[in-house]
Amino acid sequence: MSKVRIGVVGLGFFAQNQLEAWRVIDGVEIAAVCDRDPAKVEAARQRYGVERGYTDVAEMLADGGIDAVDVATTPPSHRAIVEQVARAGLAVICQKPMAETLEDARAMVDACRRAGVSFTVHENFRFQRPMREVAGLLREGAIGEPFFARISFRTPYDVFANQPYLATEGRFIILDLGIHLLDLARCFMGDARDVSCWTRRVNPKIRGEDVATMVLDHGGGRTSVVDCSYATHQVPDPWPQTLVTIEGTEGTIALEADYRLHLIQGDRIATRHVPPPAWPWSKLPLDIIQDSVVALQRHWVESYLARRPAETSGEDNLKVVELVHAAYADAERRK
Ligand code: NAD
Ligand code: 89Y
Repeated sequence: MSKVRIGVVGLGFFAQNQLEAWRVIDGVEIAAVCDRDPAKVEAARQRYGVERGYTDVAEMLADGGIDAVDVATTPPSHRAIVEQVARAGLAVICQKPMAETLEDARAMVDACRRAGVSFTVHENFRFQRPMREVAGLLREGAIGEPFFARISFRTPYDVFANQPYLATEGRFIILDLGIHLLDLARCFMGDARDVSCWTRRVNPKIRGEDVATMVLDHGGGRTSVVDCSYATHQVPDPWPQTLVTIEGTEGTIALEADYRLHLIQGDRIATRHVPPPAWPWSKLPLDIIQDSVVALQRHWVESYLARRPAETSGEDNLKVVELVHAAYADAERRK
């Protein structure tokens, strides 16, 4: 069977993980790379052995020979590129956040639906190995009926060193990071129907909020607390680990630092170590995220070949984008 031919657009900081991942996944090939910066195009062509390089998405699409486009640019460009790819009739994967506004996100989902192309959001946190383990325990009914969850990501890490654009955006932590945690809350507890939110900025050098606390109502008496901070003094720094507690009628699941996963039932506690597998390009401590990229992209290939929507389809992810904006609206109202 011929390989699925991928065109990767946006060859910056995070795309390197996506490119590395495509290389180890069976049944796919990187057919072309594109970035508006010609130096990045040349570097990616050399590093990943890709023949075709472009500085313009339209030219890459016009030349054909691609089945799907993986969009790893920063958010302001997502809508235009996704719509261009949809018009070309190709499948599209787009990095989170799908868009900065709800209007853009809805338009993107709509454009792909009307064009009849598959649209997936690169929402990878739910593909982290420990998160798959937690979801598996919930599916097996290990803790009965879950009624409370806490999803927490708190760190002093200088995220702006690799991603300087995050310091200049009016909205930061919920749109960039909280979006992953809100998706995890949905994944574990079901869709949310309401969100309350409190935000603040601690770091005076950035424009947006770097601390957020959200409380979600998942219906049926299920609630979750989703909290994140890039302003927390903490030693050792757990970055980029997400910590999870889920309480159910028959037990508690607790994912602690260093991938210690506890299952507590009555007075018994069973602990497993669930670190991510290492890849040749893994760089501690980012290995947890790097492996989730491989897992998401593998899942995408399986879904694409089976002609079914991926778990993180545009339609599914729209619910997360809605939650993000509902959270900002609630935080604004409180101010
Ligand atoms: P970056 O600035 O390092 O890279 C973006 C690249 O896109 C740049 O090289 C830029 O030249 C290129 N670009 C921008 N607009 C373009 C256009 N119209 N056509 C062609 N190229 C264009 O950014 P980054 O930190 O790599 O972030 C990229 C995306 O990845 C963001 O959406 C970010 O939120 C996401 N991200 C996801 C994770 C994750 O775990 N899922 C982690 C980090 C970043
Ligand atoms: O951009 C963010 C993401 O998606 O995961 C972590 C991150 O790199 C910084 O918050």
